[in-house]
Amino acid sequence: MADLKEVCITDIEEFDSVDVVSVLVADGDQVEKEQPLFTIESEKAMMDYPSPHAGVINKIAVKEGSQVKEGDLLAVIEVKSVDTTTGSSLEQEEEKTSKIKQLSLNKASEEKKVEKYIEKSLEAHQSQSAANQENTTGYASPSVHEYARELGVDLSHIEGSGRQQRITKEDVQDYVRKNVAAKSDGMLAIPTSKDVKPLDFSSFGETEAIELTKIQIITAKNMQSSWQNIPHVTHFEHADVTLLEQHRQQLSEELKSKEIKLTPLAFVVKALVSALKQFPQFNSSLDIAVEKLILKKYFHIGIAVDTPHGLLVPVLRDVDKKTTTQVAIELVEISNLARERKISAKQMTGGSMTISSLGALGGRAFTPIINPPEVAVLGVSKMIIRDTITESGVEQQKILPLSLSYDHRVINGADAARFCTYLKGVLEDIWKLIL
Ligand code: CAO
Repeated sequence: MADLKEVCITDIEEFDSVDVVSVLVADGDQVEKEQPLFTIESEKAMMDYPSPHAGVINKIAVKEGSQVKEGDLLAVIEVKSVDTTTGSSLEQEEEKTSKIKQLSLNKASEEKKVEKYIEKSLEAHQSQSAANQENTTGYASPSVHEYARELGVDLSHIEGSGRQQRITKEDVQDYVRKNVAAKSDGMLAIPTSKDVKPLDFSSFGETEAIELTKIQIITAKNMQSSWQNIPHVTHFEHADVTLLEQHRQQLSEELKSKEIKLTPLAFVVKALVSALKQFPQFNSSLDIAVEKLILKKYFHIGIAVDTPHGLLVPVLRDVDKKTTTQVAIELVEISNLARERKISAKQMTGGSMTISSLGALGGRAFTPIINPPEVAVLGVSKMIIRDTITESGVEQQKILPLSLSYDHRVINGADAARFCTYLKGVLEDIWKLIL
């Protein structure tokens, strides 16, 4: 058997009315006795309104923002009432218990009032000091406090999204979600000098300690963070750039008079943009906090530049709107600015993808490290001259080694293979590159 029990608001002290700031349950919810049903706010304090019965919510009679007066109906609860062992009704027992409780409460009212006053003052003091400590304007109901305590969350770090910046349960969940995401997405603690015990190398022989530049320190931290937090995979490819090189030599001769230096890199930059247009997920950033992949509709390419002060990555803007010659000119300009330390922080942000070219220096292949928040980086190594036997005899091919490191959370191996095959195709067919 079930019985419908009305839950009416009582004991609102000296106030004419109080506000219902949140409804914590919904129709059909199973509730326990003493479980908070509503958060009620008076001019003095905010508190949870507990359920006087265990049962199922039959009806919620108020909405968030409702004002209620002493005795107003808040909800109706369906209560199971038969106790088969004693034959007595469970809610009769409950009522009896609550009446006894009420009586004893009345008897000790003076004592309780003092206790309550102290409790409320302490609560007010606690939320005030938390607010002062972190300069937060939000506050929360006791049930949200309890919930945050269970999760080990400091409410002073959360900005409330509720009425009058009140912190809701959803705010706490959101905070936890974001923090977990941040921890797994790029915020892992990086060992500092304090964590690592310095070795006394002088016990092995003569040494010299050289101060790291600021750029080197920042680069070291960024590299470590990227390597630790992004699952890197590197895909290697060879592009036959024999025709492209012939074209470049010709063009270089023509541009010499204008003092324009045209290196293979300018063509790689243009070919990369062509591949990014074809495979948009390579021109993206992963926002794990909101579980979204942000696709970029612009084509800005970062170029790793080796400078005497350390590695810098200036960004070439809107490469899709520029010719190869314009790219070649800008490549020289930005690398000079970087080497002369005249590059601004703004000029080093907003890249779609970065190219790290060791082509002038040597090496067969390498694993470049992704420049977050980008999701891939292209490494270029020194061209190899390869003898190939054809129908007309032995021909020399110029082979450009490419190394694509990608974030395996965003890009899978098949995507990388398709991307590199396309890129190779563009570099091998100069018409695709020119047009
Ligand atoms: N294969 C063969 N030769 C190549 C080549 C390649 N892949 N790439 C460039 N070259 C040649 C150029 O044609 C040029 O030849 P000439 O002197 O005969 O004209 C020569 O190498 C020097 O080129 P460059 O280095 O001046 O110009 P670039 O456009 O190739 O590169 C830049 C510009 C800024 C990327 C480069 O100077 C640089 O700093 N590279 C280092 C990047 C780096 O450190 N990456 C690692 C990052 S992780 O630690």
